[in-house]
Amino acid sequence: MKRIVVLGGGISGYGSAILAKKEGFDVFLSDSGRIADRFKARLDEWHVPYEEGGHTPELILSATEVIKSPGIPEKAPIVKAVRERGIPVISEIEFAGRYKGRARTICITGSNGKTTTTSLIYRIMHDASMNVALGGNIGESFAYSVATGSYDWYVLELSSFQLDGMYRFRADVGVLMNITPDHLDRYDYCFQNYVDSKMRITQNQNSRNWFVYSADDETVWAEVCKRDLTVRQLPFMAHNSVVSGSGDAFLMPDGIFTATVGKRSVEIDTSKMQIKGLHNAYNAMAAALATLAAGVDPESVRRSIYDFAPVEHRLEPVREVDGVLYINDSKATNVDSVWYALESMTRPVVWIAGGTDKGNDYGPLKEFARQKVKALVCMGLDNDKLVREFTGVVPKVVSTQSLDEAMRNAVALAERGDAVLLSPACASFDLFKNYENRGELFKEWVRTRI
Ligand code: UMA
Ligand code: ADP
Repeated sequence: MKRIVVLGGGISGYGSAILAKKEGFDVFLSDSGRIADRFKARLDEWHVPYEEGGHTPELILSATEVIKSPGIPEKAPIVKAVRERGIPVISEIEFAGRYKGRARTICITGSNGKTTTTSLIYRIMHDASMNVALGGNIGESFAYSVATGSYDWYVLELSSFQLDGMYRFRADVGVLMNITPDHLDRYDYCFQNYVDSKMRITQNQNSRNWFVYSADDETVWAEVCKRDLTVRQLPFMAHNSVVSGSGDAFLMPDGIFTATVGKRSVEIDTSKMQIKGLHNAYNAMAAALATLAAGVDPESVRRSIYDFAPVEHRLEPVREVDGVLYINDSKATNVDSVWYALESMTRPVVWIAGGTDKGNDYGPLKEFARQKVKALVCMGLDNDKLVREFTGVVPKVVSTQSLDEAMRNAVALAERGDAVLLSPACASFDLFKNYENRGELFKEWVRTRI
């Protein structure tokens, strides 16, 4: 019997192990750390053997195929050992794709906007009463949904780490929001390696499939031109002008866009949407194209887009106190997402940034910082780079080493009419468990301490 070994016992790993068990394989799961009790309970329920606190080579190197959790890097010794033996390593998405039956997939990737666009697509399809599941790099894993449910459509957010382990999988509708530097530590600090990973979204797509992409994003556009894509293309844009026979979406200077797929089209006035800023107009154009391609009727698409509220931790207004608006954008963990946050600001900004720097180039932020930021409050264990980069660019730069210290400074610096924006451009692991924890503590401070 084929032996499947799952590396990692987090959300991705336990879902993969349960699906492999359901499909009748000899399964073993191995985690170098501790597996959460709720996942262990599920593994026990499904009689999946597992180990935690280390990877035992003999138990792993006997695998016919390994499913690697996305958070485990290629340079992990156990992954290197598996590769040296020539054992195939795939991602959970590749594995689950084999067992989804006739269900179709809408797969969303990009450096920023994945979660917002994925949630919006899911919302439109759900509102239209389609039998749809949400998964991938958001919520429950794709594998777990395939093992435990039966759906006509899967709306999947895909990270580059998940795309890396995908070979035969094919998205019925692929969506690529943008490509800007992120996660370079996992790609040998080579941007093109990361670009190639993102472009795997089009892998195996044929003339029956759809590819929704940003024609304003220079990197994406250059890749589209370079490749011989047979898929039906659906570009969306506000600046460039790209024509595709299959359909497209254009945002006009008056803030209205029309998304057209074949003979069906929908017109959206972005000023009526609850999600604001140019980036959210892009997200809505992508979602409109993807759902029209999936067969949702235009009126239903329009209604759901207008109803959709910001996802937590993404430019989420928290509270206005004494005329100061506090905004939680904790999910802005790279430079590009902060660029769009600053772009959308209409008030003078006290900007809270910092955390674990992922090799950031802050250059692109300086113009907006000069125009809109009155003070930068750096919040992290190592603020040297931020302080160096923005001293002289914004009128005031303060270095703090805790949320409490950062917030006390921000409150003191903000005046009536200002916004205090938490949009860190960095990962959160120096002071917080994750970005959600950072955003929640920010909101709690704003709600209880001011
Ligand atoms: N582990 C090992 N060996 C190692 C290293 C880690 O066994 O050498 C173990 C850890 O002890 C831990 C497990 O692996 O128990 C964690 O695996 P994981 O980091 O892949 O996390 P999961 O809980 O399985 O969640 C993953 C995604 N996480 C990452 O890519 C880091 C989730 O995306 C995703 O929702 C989930 O699979 C289901 O598909 C989260 C994420 O942060 C939201 N993604 C990144 C992002 O959005 O920037 C890419
Ligand atoms: P992802 O899942 O790709 O991280 P999110 O929707 O969670 O994307 O948004 C992450 C951050 O990027 C937030 O700060 C959000 O305001 C910003 N953002 C959302 N959509 C876009 C976009 N299309 N382009 C750039 N930044 C975006």
